[in-house]
Amino acid sequence: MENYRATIKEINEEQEKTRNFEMFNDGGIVYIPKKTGAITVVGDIHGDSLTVEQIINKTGFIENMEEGDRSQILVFMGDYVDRGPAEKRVMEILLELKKRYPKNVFLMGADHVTTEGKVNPQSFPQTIKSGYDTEEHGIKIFGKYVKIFGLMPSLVVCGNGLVISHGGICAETIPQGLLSLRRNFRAFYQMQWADPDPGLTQGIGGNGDRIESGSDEEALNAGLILYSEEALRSFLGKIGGKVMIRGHQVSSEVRGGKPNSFSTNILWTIHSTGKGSSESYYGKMGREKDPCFAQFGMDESITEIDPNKHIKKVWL
Ligand SMILES: [Mn+2]
Repeated sequence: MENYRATIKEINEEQEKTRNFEMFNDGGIVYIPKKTGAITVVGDIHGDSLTVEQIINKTGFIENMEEGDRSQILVFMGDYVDRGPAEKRVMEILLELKKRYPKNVFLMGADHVTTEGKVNPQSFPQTIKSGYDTEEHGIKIFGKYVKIFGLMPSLVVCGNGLVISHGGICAETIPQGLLSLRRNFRAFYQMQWADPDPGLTQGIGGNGDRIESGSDEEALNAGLILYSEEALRSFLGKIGGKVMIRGHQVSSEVRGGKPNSFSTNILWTIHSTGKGSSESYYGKMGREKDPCFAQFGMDESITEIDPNKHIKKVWL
Protein backbone atom coordinates (compact mmCIF):
# COMPACT_ATOMS: atom_id res chain seq x y z
CA MET A 1 0.00 0.00 0.00
CA GLU A 2 1.21 3.48 -0.86
CA ASN A 3 0.79 5.69 2.19
CA TYR A 4 2.69 8.70 1.01
CA ARG A 5 1.62 11.85 -0.78
CA ALA A 6 3.99 14.66 -1.71
CA THR A 7 3.26 16.81 1.32
CA ILE A 8 2.16 16.59 4.94
CA LYS A 9 -0.97 18.59 4.02
CA GLU A 10 -1.97 16.03 1.40
CA ILE A 11 -1.51 13.16 3.87
CA ASN A 12 -3.61 15.07 6.44
CA GLU A 13 -6.36 15.59 3.83
CA GLU A 14 -6.26 11.92 2.81
CA GLN A 15 -6.58 10.84 6.46
CA GLU A 16 -9.43 13.32 6.96
CA LYS A 17 -11.25 11.89 3.93
CA THR A 18 -10.86 8.25 4.94
CA ARG A 19 -11.28 8.98 8.69
CA ASN A 20 -8.22 6.80 9.31
CA PHE A 21 -5.89 8.71 11.62
CA GLU A 22 -3.01 6.28 11.82
CA MET A 23 0.70 6.80 12.06
CA PHE A 24 2.77 4.91 9.52
CA ASN A 25 6.40 3.96 9.03
CA ASP A 26 7.35 3.23 5.46
CA GLY A 27 10.38 3.66 3.22
CA GLY A 28 12.51 5.31 5.93
CA ILE A 29 9.93 7.99 6.75
CA VAL A 30 7.51 8.03 9.70
CA TYR A 31 4.29 10.04 9.59
CA ILE A 32 2.66 11.00 12.91
CA PRO A 33 -0.93 12.30 12.57
CA LYS A 34 -2.36 15.48 14.03
CA LYS A 35 -4.18 14.37 17.19
CA THR A 36 -4.29 14.97 20.93
CA GLY A 37 -1.18 14.38 23.00
CA ALA A 38 2.39 15.59 23.15
CA ILE A 39 5.40 14.65 21.06
CA THR A 40 8.82 14.68 22.75
CA VAL A 41 11.97 14.85 20.62
CA VAL A 42 15.31 13.76 22.10
CA GLY A 43 18.71 14.65 20.62
CA ASP A 44 22.15 13.03 20.81
CA ILE A 45 22.57 10.66 23.78
CA HIS A 46 26.05 9.17 23.20
CA GLY A 47 26.18 6.47 25.85
CA ASP A 48 24.44 8.46 28.63
CA SER A 49 21.72 6.25 30.15
CA LEU A 50 21.04 8.71 33.01
CA THR A 51 19.80 11.30 30.51
CA VAL A 52 17.50 8.78 28.80
CA GLU A 53 16.01 7.82 32.18
CA GLN A 54 15.67 11.48 33.24
CA ILE A 55 13.74 12.42 30.08
CA ILE A 56 11.45 9.39 30.38
CA ASN A 57 10.73 10.31 34.01
CA LYS A 58 10.33 14.03 33.37
CA THR A 59 7.80 13.55 30.57
CA GLY A 60 5.79 10.93 32.50
CA PHE A 61 5.96 8.73 29.41
CA ILE A 62 5.66 5.36 31.19
CA GLU A 63 2.70 6.58 33.29
CA ASN A 64 1.05 7.84 30.10
CA MET A 65 1.54 4.40 28.52
CA GLU A 66 0.57 2.25 31.50
CA GLU A 67 -2.15 4.32 33.19
CA GLY A 68 -3.09 6.91 30.63
CA ASP A 69 -4.48 7.08 27.14
CA ARG A 70 -1.18 6.38 25.37
CA SER A 71 -1.33 9.82 23.77
CA GLN A 72 2.40 10.58 24.09
CA ILE A 73 4.96 10.06 21.35
CA LEU A 74 8.70 9.81 22.02
CA VAL A 75 11.14 10.33 19.15
CA PHE A 76 14.87 9.72 19.59
CA MET A 77 16.91 11.44 16.87
CA GLY A 78 19.82 9.01 16.82
CA ASP A 79 23.43 9.00 18.04
CA TYR A 80 22.66 6.74 20.99
CA VAL A 81 26.12 5.16 21.18
CA ASP A 82 29.87 5.95 21.19
CA ARG A 83 31.71 8.33 23.56
CA GLY A 84 29.79 7.84 26.85
CA PRO A 85 30.25 4.89 29.25
CA ALA A 86 26.74 3.36 29.13
CA GLU A 87 26.16 2.73 25.43
CA LYS A 88 25.08 -0.89 25.94
CA ARG A 89 22.57 0.11 28.60
CA VAL A 90 21.25 2.98 26.45
CA MET A 91 20.50 0.57 23.59
CA GLU A 92 18.87 -1.93 25.96
CA ILE A 93 16.57 0.78 27.39
CA LEU A 94 15.65 2.15 23.95
CA LEU A 95 14.99 -1.26 22.38
CA GLU A 96 12.88 -2.30 25.36
CA LEU A 97 10.82 0.91 25.02
CA LYS A 98 10.34 0.30 21.29
CA LYS A 99 9.35 -3.32 21.93
CA ARG A 100 6.81 -2.38 24.60
CA TYR A 101 5.32 0.67 22.86
CA PRO A 102 5.99 0.26 19.11
CA LYS A 103 3.43 2.87 18.02
CA ASN A 104 4.61 5.49 20.52
CA VAL A 105 8.40 5.22 20.39
CA PHE A 106 10.53 5.97 17.31
CA LEU A 107 14.27 5.42 17.07
CA MET A 108 15.79 7.28 14.15
CA GLY A 109 18.93 6.41 12.23
CA ALA A 110 21.97 8.71 12.33
CA ASP A 111 25.68 8.78 11.58
CA HIS A 112 26.64 6.90 14.78
CA VAL A 113 24.15 4.14 14.10
CA THR A 114 25.30 3.19 10.62
CA THR A 115 28.05 0.80 9.58
CA GLU A 116 31.51 0.58 11.08
CA GLY A 117 34.31 2.98 10.45
CA LYS A 118 32.53 6.19 9.38
CA VAL A 119 32.52 8.00 12.70
CA ASN A 120 35.21 8.84 15.17
CA PRO A 121 35.70 7.76 17.92
CA GLN A 122 33.60 4.63 17.56
CA SER A 123 33.48 2.38 20.61
CA PHE A 124 30.12 0.63 20.16
CA PRO A 125 31.20 -2.30 17.92
CA GLN A 126 33.93 -3.28 20.40
CA THR A 127 31.68 -2.77 23.45
CA ILE A 128 29.14 -5.22 22.03
CA LYS A 129 31.59 -7.73 20.56
CA SER A 130 33.43 -8.04 23.88
CA GLY A 131 30.39 -7.46 26.13
CA TYR A 132 29.04 -11.00 26.35
CA ASP A 133 30.18 -14.40 27.67
CA THR A 134 32.06 -15.33 24.48
CA GLU A 135 33.38 -13.30 21.57
CA GLU A 136 31.30 -15.42 19.18
CA HIS A 137 28.16 -14.47 21.07
CA GLY A 138 29.17 -10.78 21.03
CA ILE A 139 29.79 -10.80 17.27
CA LYS A 140 26.39 -12.40 16.71
CA ILE A 141 24.66 -9.72 18.82
CA PHE A 142 26.57 -6.97 17.01
CA GLY A 143 25.30 -8.39 13.70
CA LYS A 144 21.75 -8.04 15.04
CA TYR A 145 22.44 -4.41 15.97
CA VAL A 146 23.66 -3.69 12.45
CA LYS A 147 20.36 -5.06 11.09
CA ILE A 148 18.30 -3.05 13.60
CA PHE A 149 20.21 0.13 12.76
CA GLY A 150 19.47 -0.46 9.08
CA LEU A 151 15.74 -0.49 9.80
CA MET A 152 15.71 2.86 11.59
CA PRO A 153 13.80 5.68 9.84
CA SER A 154 15.68 8.82 8.77
CA LEU A 155 12.84 11.32 8.70
CA VAL A 156 9.81 11.89 10.93
CA VAL A 157 7.06 14.20 9.71
CA CYS A 158 4.06 15.23 11.77
CA GLY A 159 0.57 16.39 10.84
CA ASN A 160 1.17 19.57 12.87
CA GLY A 161 4.04 20.65 10.56
CA LEU A 162 6.94 19.45 12.71
CA VAL A 163 9.77 17.80 10.75
CA ILE A 164 12.48 15.80 12.56
CA SER A 165 15.83 14.93 10.96
CA HIS A 166 19.14 14.06 12.62
CA GLY A 167 21.24 16.67 10.77
CA GLY A 168 18.87 18.53 8.50
CA ILE A 169 18.11 18.62 4.80
CA CYS A 170 19.51 16.85 1.74
CA ALA A 171 21.37 18.15 -1.29
CA GLU A 172 19.22 16.05 -3.61
CA THR A 173 16.38 17.85 -5.38
CA ILE A 174 13.01 16.53 -4.25
CA PRO A 175 10.46 17.64 -6.89
CA GLN A 176 7.80 15.29 -5.50
CA GLY A 177 8.42 16.11 -1.84
CA LEU A 178 8.01 13.10 0.45
CA LEU A 179 7.51 10.80 -2.55
CA SER A 180 11.01 11.73 -3.75
CA LEU A 181 12.45 10.96 -0.32
CA ARG A 182 10.87 7.55 0.23
CA ARG A 183 13.69 4.94 0.31
CA ASN A 184 16.10 7.63 -0.92
CA PHE A 185 19.17 6.43 0.99
CA ARG A 186 21.49 8.96 -0.61
CA ALA A 187 19.25 11.77 0.63
CA PHE A 188 19.01 10.11 4.06
CA TYR A 189 22.79 9.97 4.35
CA GLN A 190 23.03 13.69 3.58
CA MET A 191 20.24 14.48 6.06
CA GLN A 192 22.09 12.59 8.80
CA TRP A 193 25.33 14.53 8.29
CA ALA A 194 24.08 18.01 7.35
CA ASP A 195 24.72 21.13 9.45
CA PRO A 196 23.10 24.59 9.20
CA ASP A 197 25.30 27.55 8.20
CA PRO A 198 24.11 31.15 8.70
CA GLY A 199 27.04 32.29 6.55
CA LEU A 200 25.49 30.82 3.42
CA THR A 201 23.03 33.23 1.80
CA GLN A 202 21.36 30.53 -0.26
CA GLY A 203 21.50 26.90 -1.31
CA ILE A 204 23.94 24.38 0.11
CA GLY A 205 27.72 24.04 0.40
CA GLY A 206 30.26 21.38 1.31
CA ASN A 207 31.18 20.93 4.99
CA GLY A 208 34.98 20.58 4.96
CA ASP A 209 34.98 20.59 8.78
CA ARG A 210 33.70 17.03 8.66
CA ILE A 211 36.54 15.52 6.62
CA GLU A 212 40.24 15.26 7.31
CA SER A 213 41.47 17.21 4.28
CA GLY A 214 39.10 20.06 5.17
CA SER A 215 38.13 20.64 1.54
CA ASP A 216 34.56 21.90 1.07
CA GLU A 217 34.46 20.58 -2.48
CA GLU A 218 35.46 17.03 -1.47
CA ALA A 219 32.96 17.16 1.39
CA LEU A 220 30.18 18.20 -0.97
CA ASN A 221 31.03 15.31 -3.31
CA ALA A 222 30.95 12.96 -0.32
CA GLY A 223 27.47 14.22 0.65
CA LEU A 224 28.60 16.13 3.75
CA ILE A 225 26.69 19.38 3.41
CA LEU A 226 26.00 22.75 4.98
CA TYR A 227 22.63 24.40 4.36
CA SER A 228 21.36 27.96 4.28
CA GLU A 229 18.11 29.23 5.79
CA GLU A 230 16.77 29.61 2.25
CA ALA A 231 17.56 25.96 1.44
CA LEU A 232 15.87 24.79 4.63
CA ARG A 233 12.79 26.88 3.81
CA SER A 234 12.67 25.38 0.33
CA PHE A 235 13.03 21.80 1.68
CA LEU A 236 10.26 22.37 4.24
CA GLY A 237 8.07 23.92 1.52
CA LYS A 238 8.49 20.84 -0.72
CA ILE A 239 7.25 18.46 1.99
CA GLY A 240 4.74 20.85 3.57
CA GLY A 241 6.60 21.20 6.87
CA LYS A 242 6.72 24.31 9.07
CA VAL A 243 9.68 23.83 11.43
CA MET A 244 12.59 21.42 11.86
CA ILE A 245 14.10 19.90 15.00
CA ARG A 246 17.55 18.38 14.48
CA GLY A 247 20.45 17.09 16.59
CA HIS A 248 23.97 16.12 15.50
CA GLN A 249 25.82 19.07 17.09
CA VAL A 250 26.46 20.56 20.52
CA SER A 251 24.02 23.48 20.56
CA SER A 252 26.65 26.21 21.14
CA GLU A 253 28.91 24.73 18.44
CA VAL A 254 26.40 25.17 15.63
CA ARG A 255 27.77 27.79 13.20
CA GLY A 256 26.66 31.14 14.61
CA GLY A 257 27.11 29.75 18.15
CA LYS A 258 23.42 29.21 18.93
CA PRO A 259 20.95 26.32 18.63
CA ASN A 260 19.30 28.32 15.85
CA SER A 261 21.47 30.86 14.11
CA PHE A 262 18.95 31.62 11.33
CA SER A 263 16.79 34.77 11.20
CA THR A 264 13.57 33.02 12.24
CA ASN A 265 12.94 30.09 14.57
CA ILE A 266 12.19 27.46 11.94
CA LEU A 267 15.13 25.32 13.15
CA TRP A 268 16.39 24.23 16.56
CA THR A 269 19.37 22.02 17.47
CA ILE A 270 18.71 19.63 20.35
CA HIS A 271 21.65 17.98 22.15
CA SER A 272 20.32 15.95 25.07
CA THR A 273 23.50 14.75 26.80
CA GLY A 274 25.66 17.30 28.65
CA LYS A 275 26.13 19.09 31.93
CA GLY A 276 24.06 17.55 34.73
CA SER A 277 24.73 13.90 33.91
CA SER A 278 27.77 12.09 35.34
CA GLU A 279 27.66 9.80 32.30
CA SER A 280 27.93 12.62 29.77
CA TYR A 281 31.11 12.73 27.68
CA TYR A 282 30.23 16.34 26.79
CA GLY A 283 29.35 17.49 30.32
CA LYS A 284 32.77 16.33 31.52
CA MET A 285 34.46 18.31 28.76
CA GLY A 286 32.42 21.41 29.62
CA ARG A 287 30.86 21.41 26.16
CA GLU A 288 27.05 21.03 26.18
CA LYS A 289 26.00 23.29 29.05
CA ASP A 290 22.23 23.20 28.63
CA PRO A 291 21.20 19.75 27.45
CA CYS A 292 17.59 19.83 26.32
CA PHE A 293 14.74 18.09 24.54
CA ALA A 294 11.82 19.48 22.54
CA GLN A 295 8.10 19.04 23.11
CA PHE A 296 5.11 20.01 20.97
CA GLY A 297 1.37 19.42 21.07
CA MET A 298 0.49 17.09 18.22
CA ASP A 299 -2.64 19.08 17.42
CA GLU A 300 -0.87 22.42 17.79
CA SER A 301 -0.63 24.73 14.77
CA ILE A 302 3.09 25.41 14.63
CA THR A 303 4.50 28.33 12.64
CA GLU A 304 7.75 28.87 14.54
CA ILE A 305 9.60 27.21 17.42
CA ASP A 306 9.05 29.13 20.67
CA PRO A 307 12.07 28.27 22.86
CA ASN A 308 10.19 29.20 26.07
CA LYS A 309 7.37 26.84 25.22
CA HIS A 310 8.88 24.05 23.10
CA ILE A 311 12.44 23.64 24.38
CA LYS A 312 12.87 22.00 27.81
CA LYS A 313 16.02 21.59 29.86
CA VAL A 314 16.83 18.01 30.81
CA TRP A 315 18.02 18.68 34.35
CA LEU A 316 16.18 21.81 35.60
MN1 LIG B 1 25.35 12.84 14.61
